[in-house]
Amino acid sequence: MGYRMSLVAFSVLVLLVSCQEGTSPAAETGGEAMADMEGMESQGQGMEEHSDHETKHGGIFFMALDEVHHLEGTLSSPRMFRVYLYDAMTMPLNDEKVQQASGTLHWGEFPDPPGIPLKVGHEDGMLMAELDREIEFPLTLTLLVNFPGAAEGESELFNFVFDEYSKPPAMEGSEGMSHE
Ligand SMILES: [Cu+2]
Repeated sequence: MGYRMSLVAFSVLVLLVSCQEGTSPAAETGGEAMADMEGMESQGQGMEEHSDHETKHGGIFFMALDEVHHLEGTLSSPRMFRVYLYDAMTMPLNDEKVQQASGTLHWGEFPDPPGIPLKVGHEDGMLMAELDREIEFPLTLTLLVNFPGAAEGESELFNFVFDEYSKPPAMEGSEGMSHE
């Protein structure tokens, strides 16, 4: 099984920095038509790929080494680990893509076999694994994920260390965001 065990947290930091470079100054002097010709790189609704690395469910967030996917792991109860898979825009993967993903969850910091297979969950982009032992904090879990589009057996490894249960972010009405 060829999983890519690199310093995931470290590479996330590096890629975060390189992601920031994508913001292109659109301000050109007197060139209204220029925007159509040069603004091709961002086809999204004003969003750049990799501009959103925020957790959505109060879990632990990673960018995948394939530089496309993102994921977030949560521990919501003594029994349930969930992983949310996202695309480059940090939107949940659709059902079809989620069906193509697979993975196993392992106790501790190594992917010792056999691992607990992930099952498709009932939320967008979500897979889950039911923990089969008593947990104790801090809890270290290792996740091997085969992303949609990856070769068979080509899995990425993610280490999660939970100090407590994940808290879903509070639903706040306004976050002071300005829409223009
Ligand atoms: Cu990213």
